[in-house]
Parts: sequence; C-alpha cells; structure tokens
Amino acid sequence: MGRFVAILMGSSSDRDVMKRAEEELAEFGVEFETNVLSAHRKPEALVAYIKDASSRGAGVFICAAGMAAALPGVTAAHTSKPVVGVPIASGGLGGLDSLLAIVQMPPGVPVATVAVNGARNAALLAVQILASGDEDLAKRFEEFKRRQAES
Ligand code: RP5
Repeated sequence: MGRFVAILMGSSSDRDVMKRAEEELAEFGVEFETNVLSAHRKPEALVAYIKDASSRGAGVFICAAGMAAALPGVTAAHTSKPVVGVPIASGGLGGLDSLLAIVQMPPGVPVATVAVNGARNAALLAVQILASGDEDLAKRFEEFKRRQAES
C-alpha cells in the first residue's frame, strides 16, 4: 500500500455516517483503511495503531467521534500527519458537543474540523491534502470541481 488515508471512528455506531467518506475516497481511487478505536475505551490500542499507520504511509487521518470526542485530538497528539475531524451527532446534544470538543484544539495541535456528520467533506479535504503531492490526483480533483459546477 502506498500513501493512504487512515479512517478512525470512536464506535461502530459511527459507521453509517462514515461510509460516505469511504465512498468518496473510493470515487477518487484513493486507498484507505478503516478502524474502530475509541480514545476513551481503547487508548493503548489507539496509540499503537496511530504510530503503526503513520510508519506504513498514512498521509492523512480522518477521525470521527461523537459526544466527548477525544479521538481526533488524541490522534493529532501522536502523529505529525494532518488530522481531519468529523463531529458525529450521536449524543443528546445533536453533535454540538462533539463539534466543540473537536474544533477547540489548543494552539500547536491543529485538527481540521468539518461540519457535524460532514464525512464527505472530510474525504474531499483528505483528497486535496494528498493531491498537493500527487499531480494525477490534483487533476482528478479539478475535474471533480468542474463537474460539480456544471451540475
Ligand atoms: C463516541 O461515543 C463514539 O464516537 C460514538 O459517536 C458515541 C457513542 O458510542 P456508542 O455508545 O454508540 O458505542 O465515543
């Protein structure tokens, strides 16, 4: 596997939303792998995975979590790769809880946060990040923008 996108989510209950990110990456022919690893429930396994994926060629991490959403921030703490955070609307607060938890990172540890349940934009942002070092992918993204404008 060359450069790939590592998709992480805090619970299998986040899968339905995150399918949209997988579909979008597949549309662009971008390789990805998906794992369920909670920052709160499986902290050691999460850190081991982040380090392993970073060394295997993960170019971007997409991390989705709901409620007290620590996953994107913890991932950003353990890798120097860019992290895109997807707040999931899974608790009683409709996703505002996870949005604030993910977007309010301290200076020095950025997480690029998309909209609540914004899995598709997370994938598009990951494609754009990878495309900065991949001319073919950059052309496919430009073509996507053209088609989107036309439709
Ligand atoms: C978060 O808590 C997960 O990302 C999920 O959105 C939420 C609820 O998890 P489950 O109780 O459904 O496993 O950590």
